[in-house]
Amino acid sequence: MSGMQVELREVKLADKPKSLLAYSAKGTVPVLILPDGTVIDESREIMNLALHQHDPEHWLPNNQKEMMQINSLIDMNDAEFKQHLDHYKYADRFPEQSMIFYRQQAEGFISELESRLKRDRFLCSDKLSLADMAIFPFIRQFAHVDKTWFFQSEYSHLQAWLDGLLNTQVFLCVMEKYRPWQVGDELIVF
Ligand SMILES: N[C@@H](CCC(=O)N[C@@H](CS)C(=O)NCC(=O)O)C(=O)O
Repeated sequence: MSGMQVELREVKLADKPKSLLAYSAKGTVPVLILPDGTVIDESREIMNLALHQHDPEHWLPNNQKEMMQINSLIDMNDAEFKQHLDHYKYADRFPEQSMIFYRQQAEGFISELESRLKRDRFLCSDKLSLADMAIFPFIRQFAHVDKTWFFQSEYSHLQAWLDGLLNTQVFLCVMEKYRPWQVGDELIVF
């Protein structure tokens, strides 16, 4: 969206290149390396950096109060919800509780989003923002664990919001698959 161009190096998470770990020891993606060598290994910081350069659709709000709201919603997603989601997705690896138990835990955040969307068209206002773009991929994962359950659930506003975002050009074009990068590969500009 910002038009920022990067050289893309796809990573296979099961076989992380040493050069990735040399730049960022925590071994998560995405990692952005700036021309001056600065390493940014948090997706929210990458989004902020890009949008501060160019933000044609105003995903960043123009006031501090809304930015705080966006950040606290992303914090809720990244901390608690993400953990419940992982338990729900991989319930067989966490046999202490059932899949439904983990789903019910995740539903705390899901109902918070549903009530926001009942009130406004998007998560923080009637305008799409960074909060929607940062959070919807995780709701997509949540929905995909048991699509039948999700699309028959009481969360109708969340279903419509998710459907709308999944059908945007901006989402469809980032979903293109790439081969993992190897030394000597041709440069891919993303
Ligand atoms: N808070 C980090 C989380 C990044 C993250 O966990 N990414 C996943 C892939 S979506 C990952 O790299 N996992 C490491 C692994 O599976 O080994 C961010 O937003 O950048």
